[in-house]
Amino acid sequence: MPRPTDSSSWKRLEQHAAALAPHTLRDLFAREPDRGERLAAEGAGWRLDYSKNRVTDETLSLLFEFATDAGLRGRIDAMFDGERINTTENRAALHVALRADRDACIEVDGVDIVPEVHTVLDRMASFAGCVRGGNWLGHTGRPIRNVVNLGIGGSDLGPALATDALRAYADRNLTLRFISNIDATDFTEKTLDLDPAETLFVVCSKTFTTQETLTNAHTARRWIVEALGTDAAVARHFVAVSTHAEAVARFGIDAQNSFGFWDWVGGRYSIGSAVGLSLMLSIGPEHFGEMLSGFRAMDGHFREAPFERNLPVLLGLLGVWYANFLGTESTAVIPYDQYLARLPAYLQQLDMESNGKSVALDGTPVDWTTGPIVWGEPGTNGQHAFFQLLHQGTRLVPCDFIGFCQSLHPTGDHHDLLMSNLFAQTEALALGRTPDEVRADGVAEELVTHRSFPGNRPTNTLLADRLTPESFGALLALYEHKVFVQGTLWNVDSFDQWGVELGKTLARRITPALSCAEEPELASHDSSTRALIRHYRRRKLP
Ligand code: G6Q
Repeated sequence: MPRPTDSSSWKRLEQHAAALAPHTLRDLFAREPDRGERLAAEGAGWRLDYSKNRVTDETLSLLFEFATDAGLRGRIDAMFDGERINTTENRAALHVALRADRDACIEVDGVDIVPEVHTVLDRMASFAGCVRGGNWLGHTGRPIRNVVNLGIGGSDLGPALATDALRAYADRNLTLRFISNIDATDFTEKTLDLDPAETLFVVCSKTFTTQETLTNAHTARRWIVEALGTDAAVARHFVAVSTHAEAVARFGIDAQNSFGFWDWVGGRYSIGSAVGLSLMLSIGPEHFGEMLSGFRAMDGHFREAPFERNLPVLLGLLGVWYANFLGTESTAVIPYDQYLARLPAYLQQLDMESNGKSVALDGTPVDWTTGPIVWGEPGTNGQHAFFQLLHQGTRLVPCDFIGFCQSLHPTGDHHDLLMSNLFAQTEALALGRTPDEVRADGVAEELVTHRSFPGNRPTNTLLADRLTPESFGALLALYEHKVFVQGTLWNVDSFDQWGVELGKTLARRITPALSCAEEPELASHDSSTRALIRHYRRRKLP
């Protein structure tokens, strides 16, 4: 794989960035009256308006050339064909198989994996039907009314986001909770008002060794056994989602109540697998299937649409343009939909864990910027908080604005007001407000600079008709593929996470020093860590 900085398109993009610098978005819109219609693309129910970006036709054609130089087309095919593109873990990254049609054929090592995928989906559907229908009874014979997912990272963020996002499609008789943090506050607060006799825990862990999840699972086990008086209750109140069948059995969960997935599903790409079980319990198998068809529609668009009209490719290239040629550090995602409040948190993991890398695929250090810092909050709330910096701060932060043409809760003029805020913000960010315009409004001279807006601040706008399981699935697939496009262009492995693995081992080294009765041997730690441990030991509860 060539180093991106060696390609001739990279060098020309650098020169082009310098040449384009004096031309603001105000100039570009004035010069091209049809820009807003022209720089837009559609796929899988989403419309992307990318006209409010600091790009010209020349920028775009150089970016497409760069994608071609980086071998993007071949990498897309390699991913869909199940090649082991996650080279540091020697695995395929085949989340697209999780949403493949029943009659599709996708092979890993010569074996078609689609039948297995559908076998698990069918088992999930029948289990969900049983629980939702009140036919799965707890140990004391009461139907399940509460479902608690125990998982963290990829085994939490996806189902937690989706359960929030698709709440309008949920069975409101079921209470869904997500416990991820090893901080006992999470478990305590989220189980405080639940009746153990009506509570089902979904222990969701690919490896079934993750400290946080296993600690919470053991606490949950005690909570159930103490309340219901017998170990036998575990069988009716726990199910597992994991690739590690033996560890699940060791915990005491029957294989019949365990839902598997595969090593070619990365945690943060796993929402379409059994990791989505709690979501399926909430919204039902049919809506879950609709979400998968949304994912599938975007997969098809990504694989087939020419780069010029390909939403993930466009978003990916624009992000590279800002990070590598205009020096931006972060990107914000602002969903104008309260149901998507947790989307930024989900995208933080998806993007930053995938592309927060500083070595290339061949193990050599990169000397180009890779994954951005991703952050955001729903609009309009963000407008009353950090938008000040977006409009008038010294940093350039490209933003994605996401909205829907129809509200799921049409109430008075709320939706028009919400969407007018979205449109107004992107317009103001792009065009700003010149000192002359401010003066023309009669603003006192000493306030003119304070009340002027430089503009030229780029945004993408993504619009779909309605927040449905399909449009939601397509949106997540759009970002999954955008991240993959960028990982390809930066020549990094977007599917490993060695930084996370380190964290998993480091804490285990310190835990014994916090709890032993003797003054522990702390020589292996630095003086700061030693002092902190000593202070903690002196002050902690006996
Ligand atoms: C995701 C990461 C990571 C993982 C969690 C939970 O891509 O690998 O966030 O999902 O560490 O891991 P387990 O599912 O194995 O408990």
